Amino acid sequence: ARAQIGVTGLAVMGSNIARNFARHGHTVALHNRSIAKTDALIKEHGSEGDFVRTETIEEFVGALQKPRRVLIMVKAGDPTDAVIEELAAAMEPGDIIIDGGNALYTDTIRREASLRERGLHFVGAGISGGEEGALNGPSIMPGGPKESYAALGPLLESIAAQVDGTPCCTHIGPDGSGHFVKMVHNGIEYADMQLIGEAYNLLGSALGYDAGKIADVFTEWNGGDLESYLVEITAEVLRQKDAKTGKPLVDVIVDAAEQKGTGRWTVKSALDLGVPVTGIAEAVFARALSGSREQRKAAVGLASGVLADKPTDAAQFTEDIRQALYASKVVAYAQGFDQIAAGSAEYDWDLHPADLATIWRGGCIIRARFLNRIKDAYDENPTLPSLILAPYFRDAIETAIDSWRRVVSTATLLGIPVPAFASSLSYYDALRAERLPAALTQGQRDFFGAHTYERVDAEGKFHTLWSGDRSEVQV
Ligand code: NBP
Repeated sequence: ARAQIGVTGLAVMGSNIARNFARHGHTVALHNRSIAKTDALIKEHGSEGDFVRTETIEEFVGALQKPRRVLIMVKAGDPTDAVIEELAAAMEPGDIIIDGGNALYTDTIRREASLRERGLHFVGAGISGGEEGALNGPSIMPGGPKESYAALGPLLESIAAQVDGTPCCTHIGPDGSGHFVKMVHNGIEYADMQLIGEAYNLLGSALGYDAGKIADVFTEWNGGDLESYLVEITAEVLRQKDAKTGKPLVDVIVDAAEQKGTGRWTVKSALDLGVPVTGIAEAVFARALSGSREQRKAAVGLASGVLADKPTDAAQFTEDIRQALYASKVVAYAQGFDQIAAGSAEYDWDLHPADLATIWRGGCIIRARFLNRIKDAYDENPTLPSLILAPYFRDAIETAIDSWRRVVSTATLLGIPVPAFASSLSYYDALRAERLPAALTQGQRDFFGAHTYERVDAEGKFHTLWSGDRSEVQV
């Protein structure tokens, strides 16, 4: 046996990761349910490194050095369970199975517990960066038993993206924590994309810019605080011309966004954890609304109300949008990190936000200059109550706040939807409010359900006898 790592599941992600391992000098055993994919990989890329071609699971497992390390890159869900079962039957105690697919973290918790009983190590590793990242350096979020990281970490770190000499891969925490963190990463990615979409829509609808001009704005923004992979590719997508019509490609793409589910998972988990991830939720709902094509068709032409004049100072309004985008993005990340803290507490994972900001600086879809600032903020204060309260972001929002309000109010007056900009601003205003209408909510709940309330001036729970003499009792 000579392979240091085995990869099973050789579709686009699996083959690119296998090539990435081989290019870094590791001998890689290859396996796929249908042999055609294994052969295609060896035929096209066999010269890139040392591959071991295998056909059966037994042959595959037999090709690996001990402790055996197998990375599964198959479709998430039932196929992953089927492959795990086959592998577990052929492997020995101490061997390591890594699931690099987009598994739901609760599935990872279940799988880890069941494999642990059989003496096997199970590592749920979130992998971000798409095809390109898989080949040239993804961001890797491995969760699972700490001891297995000793045998696995150096291998994974060698193929991960590197930023300032630091690999974008670190042990995240026990069982499902890696996939949980990857899920929230994807949720933040949804929010980021929605915010960029709203900025694009404002530049087009409020200022009348065409796709090419908007591309130039994003390119310029990418030279500053907003520098990120998503802003960079936004400019590229906007600049792309359609070969058939000569129009900007974006203008001939149907405006109905699809989703594979990780954003929805993030919001469902946030609901269970009681964390308000309004930016991510608005992004998931905005995609759903865009996809309600029949409803939208029927609603075109509905009253718009009195519309304001469009902004006259285009340069000022463009800067306002940039500031609003940045501030809303801070809110979306703050909410995502709140969810990570809540997950960490719920499952006893002891997650470190500064580590996550570090490994998201490269390789992954949300990689951005501003993650350095997030890392600094958590390095300085690991128990920061909210990212918004870190001095750097507090100042950034203070600088942006007037622009943010102008953008949300102008958009509202012009009838341009900005769900994520607006809800992020409302979240910020609610968070900083001294009093919230929740006091009335508590009064109503006590009225119809005797749910009790607390008082600002006394300890304990109280109830008003609403259907009696309306006196107050302590309960
Ligand atoms: P797919 O998600 O399209 O899965 C295709 C692979 O699964 C093929 O190798 C296929 O084998 C195998 N497979 C299936 Br389907 N059912 C199987 C079964 N019952 N037993 C054994 N193998 C089975 O591939 P992908 O797009 O490369 O993604 C791989 C994983 O990585 C997924 O979990 C995905 O969510 C995740 N991921 C993808 C991206 C991305 O950008 N695409 C990014 C990050 C993570 P076959 O060749 O025999 O049909």
